[in-house]
Amino acid sequence: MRRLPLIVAVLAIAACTRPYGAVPSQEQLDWQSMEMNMFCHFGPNTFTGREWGEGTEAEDIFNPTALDCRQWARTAKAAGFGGIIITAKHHDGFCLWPNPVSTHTVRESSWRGGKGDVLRELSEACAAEGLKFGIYISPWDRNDPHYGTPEYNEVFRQTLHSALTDYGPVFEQWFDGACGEGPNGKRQEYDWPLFLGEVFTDQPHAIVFSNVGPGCRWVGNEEGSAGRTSWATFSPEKYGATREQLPGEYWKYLNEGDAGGSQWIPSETDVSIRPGWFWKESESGRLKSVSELLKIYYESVGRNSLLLLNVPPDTRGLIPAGDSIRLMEFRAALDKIFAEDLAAGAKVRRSGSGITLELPGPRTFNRIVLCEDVRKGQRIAEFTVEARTPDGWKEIARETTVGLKRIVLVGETTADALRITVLSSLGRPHLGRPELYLDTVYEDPATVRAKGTVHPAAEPIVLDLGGETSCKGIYYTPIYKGEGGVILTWRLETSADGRTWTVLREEGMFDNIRNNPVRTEVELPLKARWIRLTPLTTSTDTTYGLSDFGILQ
Ligand code: FUL
Repeated sequence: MRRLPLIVAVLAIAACTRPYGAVPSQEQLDWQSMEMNMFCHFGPNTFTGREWGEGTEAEDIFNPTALDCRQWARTAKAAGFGGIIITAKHHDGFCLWPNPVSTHTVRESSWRGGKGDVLRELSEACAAEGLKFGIYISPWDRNDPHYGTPEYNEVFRQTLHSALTDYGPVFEQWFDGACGEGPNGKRQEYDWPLFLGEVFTDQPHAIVFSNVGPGCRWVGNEEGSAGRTSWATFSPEKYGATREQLPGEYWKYLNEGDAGGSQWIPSETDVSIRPGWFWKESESGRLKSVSELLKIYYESVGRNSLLLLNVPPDTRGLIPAGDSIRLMEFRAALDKIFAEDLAAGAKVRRSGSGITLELPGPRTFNRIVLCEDVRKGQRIAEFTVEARTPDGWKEIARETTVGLKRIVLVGETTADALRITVLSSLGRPHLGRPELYLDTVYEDPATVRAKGTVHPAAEPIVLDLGGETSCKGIYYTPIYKGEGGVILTWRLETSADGRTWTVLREEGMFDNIRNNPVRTEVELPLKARWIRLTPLTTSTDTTYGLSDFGILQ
C-alpha cells in the first residue's frame, strides 16, 4: 500500500477534522449541488441574428410572437436543470423588464403594447415549476449614454436594484466579464463594491458570478471544459496580478483554480448547445450531439464545476423543438449511464490515505465517481485508482483533484476490488464512498480539428468570387480553439478587378470571437467579384489562424 508523504501524514494528524483553508458557504454548497442550470440568451440579438448588438437597435425589434416562459421552465425541469438564468440585459443595453432608469426596454417596444415583462413571466414560471430564477446583467452597456463616465455606476446600481427587488428570490446574479468602450471612447471603471453591496442588500443569499466571484468564477473558456485539475479555491488577488503580468496564463488560472487559494470560489462552466449564444435560424442544424453534451457534463460537473448550459429561445419566444429534443436525449443518456451503482453492496475499508472497495463479485465499469467532504476544505491534490483484475492489481487512473464531484473516465474494466490511494493532500483527505458505473452511450466525439493556417496579423484575406456575385454577408472560421490567434476587428473592401478597392466597412468586428472561437457570421449585403478583409486587431497582435472565410448567400 502506498504511503502519504510524511509531511502530509503529520499535517493530517494536526488537521484532523478541522477545516483546511477556505470552505464553502451553505449557499455555495447548495448551488454546486444543483449541478446543471439552464442559460437563456434572449433579446434584440435573437431578432437580428447577432451575437453582440450595437445598442442602437430600435426597441420594436424585440417582438416575440408567442412568448411562453412556462414552456422554457417545463423544458428545463424535464432536462433536470435546477434553475434558469436569463440575459435580462446584454451588452446592447436592452432591458427585458421595464427598468425605470433606462429608456431602452420592453416598455419602449410595441410588444404587448409596451406592457410586457419577461422577468415577471419567467420568475413566475420558475416558481410554478419549482426552479430557481437567476439574472444575467451585463455591466457593459452600448446604449446607456452615461456609460464610460462615473455617473454610469449609479445608473447600474439602480438597474440592479430594480431587477433584484421586483421578481422574488434570485439565486444567482451573473455579471458578464466583457467590457468595451463607451461613446466617449472610454472603458467604464466599474465600482464593484457599490454593485456587490446592492446585490447583497437586495438578495443576501445570491451567488454572484463574475470572473473572480465572490460566489463562483468563470471557468476561463466557452467550450464547456473545467480543468482536469480543478480547485474550488482561488485567489482573486493572484488572478489580478496574473492578468496584468502573464496575460496568456490567466485563462489557465481561472480554469484550474488554486491549491490552497485564499477564497472558496468554484468555477461555473458556461457553454451553449449551439455554436453561438443567441438563437439563429442558420444554427438550428448545428446543435451539439449527445456525446458532445456528455463530454461537457464529464468535464464540468465531473470536474468539480457547475454546468450552465445555454438553450436560447427563438423569435417566437419558445425553446425550439430540436433543442428541446436534444436536451431530452441528453437527459435520457445521463439517466441510463447513472442508473445503477455497480459498487452497491461493496465492503468499504478506509485507511489514512485512501479507501478500498471489496465488490460483491466481478463488476464491469468505466466511470468512477468520487467526492470529497468539501465542508472541511478541498484537500486532495493527487490520487491513483487501482483495480483487482484476474491478472492482479492494476493502476487504471492517476489524477489530481476531486472536490465536490469527480468523475474519472477509464477504459472498460472488470474487477472485484477497487483501491483509491491519495498520494498528496492538503491535510487529511475526506473521501466519500466511490460509485461505479458503466457508460455504453458515450462515443468520444471525434475532435474536429479543422486544419488551418496561421498568417501574419496584417496579411489580408482576398477572395475572388469568379464573377460579380451578390451575398448577404461574410463568415470567418478560426482554427480549432483559436490556435494561432483570431481576427477581432477588420476592414472590408470590395473590387470589380482585384486592383481598385472600395471600402465597404471601415471597422467591423467578429463579436465574442475571442472567448468563442467558432465560425462567426456578419450580415453585410454586398455585390462584387473581389472581397478583401484586412485584420485590424487580432488576439495575439502578431498572427491569426484561418480555417475558412467565405460569403453568406
Ligand atoms: C460573454 C458575452 O460577451 C457573450 O455574448 C455571452 O453572453 C457569454 C455568456 O459571455 O462574455
